[in-house]
Amino acid sequence: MRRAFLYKIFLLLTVSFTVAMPAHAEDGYEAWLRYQPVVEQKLRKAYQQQLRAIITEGNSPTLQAATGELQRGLSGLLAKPVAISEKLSSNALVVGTPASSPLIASLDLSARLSMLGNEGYLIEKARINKRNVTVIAANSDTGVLYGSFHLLRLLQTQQALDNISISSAPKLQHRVINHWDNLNRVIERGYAGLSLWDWGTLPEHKSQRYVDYARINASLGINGTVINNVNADPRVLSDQFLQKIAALADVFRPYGIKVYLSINYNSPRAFGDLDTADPLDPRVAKWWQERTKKVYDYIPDFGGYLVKANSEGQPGPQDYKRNHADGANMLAAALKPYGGIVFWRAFVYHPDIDDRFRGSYDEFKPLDGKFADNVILQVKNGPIDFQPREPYSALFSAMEKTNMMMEFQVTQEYFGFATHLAYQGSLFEESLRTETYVKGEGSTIGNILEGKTFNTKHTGMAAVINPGTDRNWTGHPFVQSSWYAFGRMAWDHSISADVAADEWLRMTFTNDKKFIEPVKQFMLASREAGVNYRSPLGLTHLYSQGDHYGPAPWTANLERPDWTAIYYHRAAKDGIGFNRTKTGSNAVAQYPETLAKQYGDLKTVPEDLLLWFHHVSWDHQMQSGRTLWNELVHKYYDGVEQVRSMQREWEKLESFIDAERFAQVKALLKIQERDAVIWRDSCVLYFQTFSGKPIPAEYEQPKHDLEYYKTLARTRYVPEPWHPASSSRVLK
Ligand code: BDP
Repeated sequence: MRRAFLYKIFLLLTVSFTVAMPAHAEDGYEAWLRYQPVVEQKLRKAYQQQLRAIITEGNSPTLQAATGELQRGLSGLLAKPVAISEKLSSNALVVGTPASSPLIASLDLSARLSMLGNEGYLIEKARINKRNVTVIAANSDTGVLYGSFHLLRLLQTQQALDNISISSAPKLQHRVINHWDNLNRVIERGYAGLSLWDWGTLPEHKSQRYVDYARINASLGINGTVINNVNADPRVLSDQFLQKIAALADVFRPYGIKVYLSINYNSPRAFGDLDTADPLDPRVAKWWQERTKKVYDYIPDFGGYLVKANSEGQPGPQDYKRNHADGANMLAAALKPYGGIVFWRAFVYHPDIDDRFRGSYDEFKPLDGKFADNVILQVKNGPIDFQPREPYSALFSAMEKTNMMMEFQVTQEYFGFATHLAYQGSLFEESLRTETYVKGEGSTIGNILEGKTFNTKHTGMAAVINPGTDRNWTGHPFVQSSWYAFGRMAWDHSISADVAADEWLRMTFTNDKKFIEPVKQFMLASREAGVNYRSPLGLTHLYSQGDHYGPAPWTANLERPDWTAIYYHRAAKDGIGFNRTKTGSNAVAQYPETLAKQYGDLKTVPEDLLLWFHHVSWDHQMQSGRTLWNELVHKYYDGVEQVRSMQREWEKLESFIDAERFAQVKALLKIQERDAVIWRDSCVLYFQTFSGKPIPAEYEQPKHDLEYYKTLARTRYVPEPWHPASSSRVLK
């Protein structure tokens, strides 16, 4: 008796101790799955009373993952061990599907579950055999897993469970992350260490990190991962790599995550099997059929191929005078028997066209309706390339008969890498809520993606993401917030940037409002700050060629004009901006009429897109009453002030969070402030050589002259160790 009592005390102490003291310091490894004890005592008690045990019937690997996560999460959050039991008891949490669980089946949820598809779930109160319980029910084990993460999120964000009744189902089918990982483990545009995939020790060693990666993604409902770079190494389809990839797929499978591969279009040649990769050559089609069968032999639930073809030097069907549809459909036919998908990227642009903006639309629009039904066109959010602000890619409102999915970027290639704080949730929200008017009001990008506007068969959203071997996965702790926002919005595009940031902060740091409110406010402003100090009012692509980190708006005379900065801003004595109206490249005509009119008219174009569409005189009157020149200067200075205000806010918050993450973010904000000043001064001084106008006296004047900033750009350290630009700078 006494011994049992002592043992109980011991257990209690160890659990509360391990729960309160994570194995590692707060280094970000746990991401938003920290499961720290609920601080508010009353709430914690209520949770303890309502969730006394976990009852799972059925033991598939996915149900085990769900149950394991619930036990881990609840034991942490409730600060007491929560048992898994087979016997029904009052105030238990009952989880399962009608097929796996007689208890769930007894509730007759079938009518409501049938509305939720294969991945949706219900979380609600119920009575089973006269006992009050909480239920997580779904049609599939994966649905149960998603519901489990949702329940944990409710506790992590301190929401009462008393009258809980939630039903949720994803709005998009394919919610996919794209890694740009090379097989040598260098990540293109990664910034957070080496690739997570340790090819040297796979398949024998399956690192715990792979499991934690899968948990993090499953918590958001992400159901696909493309594990290698779109600039693809053909070897990824070799037996030796497929064996390793199969081991990863085994780890991800219980978490509902399918593996996809980026392929190199020239693979039949690279393997030395054929001297052509012409998609209309039957030998090529056969090669892909055989190779694809092999892939499915290794990975029976393989997702499909992602293809970057005839883009930035990658091979593709055009090398054989075939078009993108010919190229994609041949692969689609090879995948079809297994239910596989082709994600065909629309990111193409050619130097011989006078406006890069037009490139992708001009190539793909004529192919609308020509793609097989298991091809999805993967389109970047904007017409150019993940810039801090772009109008939407006109393909979204033009390809009525083609499956399309969004490609966003979480890794901050154009937002200061892993050293700047730039929450991308705001960009995603802006993009998804953009009204295209293509079928009247309500034709938002989100609704188009959902298939509501054009009634397409496949729907989806992808994000290029950068997790690497850095302990906190993403380098800057706040890059995790964009990963989080992406996943939540891929599940439901109506979730706002505000809501996603709120949840993320609560789960990642603390539920204390005094911390959340100021940090959320500056997170929500951080993307605009990044636009302001880099390229306000519709300017774009003012980077040094290749490194994409610092400013070099003077960049000219490269082998391709569309890689220079002057190509995009067109600054001259008479004004600045790219004329894409009827009197210019007329790219504006790619949009539905309402928008083409709005964007094409200087009086109605939104000011934050002004220089995307118009070449405007320096004296042009802006809505603020300032001239364009003064407004431009104002925006650049505002951007720097926004970063300074983030710094000031962060300084006040030391007492709310752990010392480790506090200090890291503080240091990173300092770097960001330094870089923001460099951006501002470089751009303002450079554009001043055209405007000939002063920087108004009320602003702090640049400390250096333009030559100083030009030299700085040539010698700059770029925090991307493996990019050629950081190792072989040419000093002219
Ligand atoms: C550009 C990146 C480059 C990628 C390319 C792509 O600079 O590294 O390969 O996009 O999306 O933004 O294919």
